[in-house]
Amino acid sequence: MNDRQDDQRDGNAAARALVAGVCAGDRRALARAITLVESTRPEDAAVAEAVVEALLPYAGNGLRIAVSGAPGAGKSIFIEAFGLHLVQQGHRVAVLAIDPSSPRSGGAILGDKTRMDRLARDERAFIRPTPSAGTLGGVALATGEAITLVEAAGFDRVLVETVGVGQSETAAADLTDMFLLLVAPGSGDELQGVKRGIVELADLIVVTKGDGDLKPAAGRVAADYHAALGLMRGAVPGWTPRVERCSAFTGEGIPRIADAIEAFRAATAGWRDRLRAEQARRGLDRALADAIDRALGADARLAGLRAALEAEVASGRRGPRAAARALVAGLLDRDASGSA
Ligand SMILES: Nc1nc2c(ncn2[C@@H]2O[C@H](COP(=O)(O)OP(=O)(O)O)[C@@H](O)[C@H]2O)c(=O)[nH]1
Ligand SMILES: [Mg+2]
Repeated sequence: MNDRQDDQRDGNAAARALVAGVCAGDRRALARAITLVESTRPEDAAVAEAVVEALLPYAGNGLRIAVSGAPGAGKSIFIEAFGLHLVQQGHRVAVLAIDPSSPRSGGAILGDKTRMDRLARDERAFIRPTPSAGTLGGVALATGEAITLVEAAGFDRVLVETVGVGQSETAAADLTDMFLLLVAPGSGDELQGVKRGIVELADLIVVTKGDGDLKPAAGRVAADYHAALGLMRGAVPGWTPRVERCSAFTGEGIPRIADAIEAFRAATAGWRDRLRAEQARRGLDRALADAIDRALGADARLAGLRAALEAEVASGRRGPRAAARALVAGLLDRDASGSA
């Protein structure tokens, strides 16, 4: 056997062990599998792909919920309180994050771990706070694969925390069945502070921090959003977006939010498969762009050609369409000459 066949055999064995571990609900295998799909190292790609392909048939049974909102809106603390409520109801809860801006720093992980301390220690929950930094497309792909992995491991409620700014919201919406927008009273994220585009994505608006001194302000914010929702059409057939209030500190309102989510799940059951089919098609587009990026990056000559073409496009000497065609021609040429 040559080295390449040896590598392949080791890779197959590694993939089989991970697949068995994830299916058995082994948390360490699950964590390792997620690390693999997040990896940008070319040598991890084959095993990551084999693991995802093998687990795909076991995924799909979860309800996928995006939890978005401006920084400080109370997302992490809400997820802790809400996640604990869900596990008490008999669910198994996975928490993922989508944040292309944040490097995998100890600080970020520590911050979220302390905020979700009790949930993190619960057997019935699995928390993966901060994915590695990367392009939005790459991070979205990895988070989509992480959803497959946690569902295959038996987690039936998947919460995806976003950063509340920019395009990560759209990416999260494209990976989930339901979109929660969290807004806090009296902290500058009242109606005018939240981008209308994000409000339009929301299936459920959760006004947080409805306790103590903030309670009256929470009521006003809820009324404002209620009025604003009346002017918008919901994005989902069979579901009218609504506003709920809660306090993660006192637990007030948390059961109503769980009820609202179950109502959404029941009302949209027939539509969910179609939604996911659409999302999967868009996922293919993302994966295609990512695969082309990787293939170009893995070949020194093509990487050089890309850099040269980028400079030509930037300076207006060549159009993007012609440059892209030249790169694809370079890739096809490489594969045809067997140098892959
Ligand atoms: N009074 C009150 N404060 C809250 C509540 N939830 C969160 N907070 C406060 O909001 C801050 C930010 O919460 P966090 O969950 O980290 O926000 P994130 O950035 O959206 O994840 C926390 O440090 C708390 O002080 C709540 O239910 N009641
Ligand atoms: Mg947070």
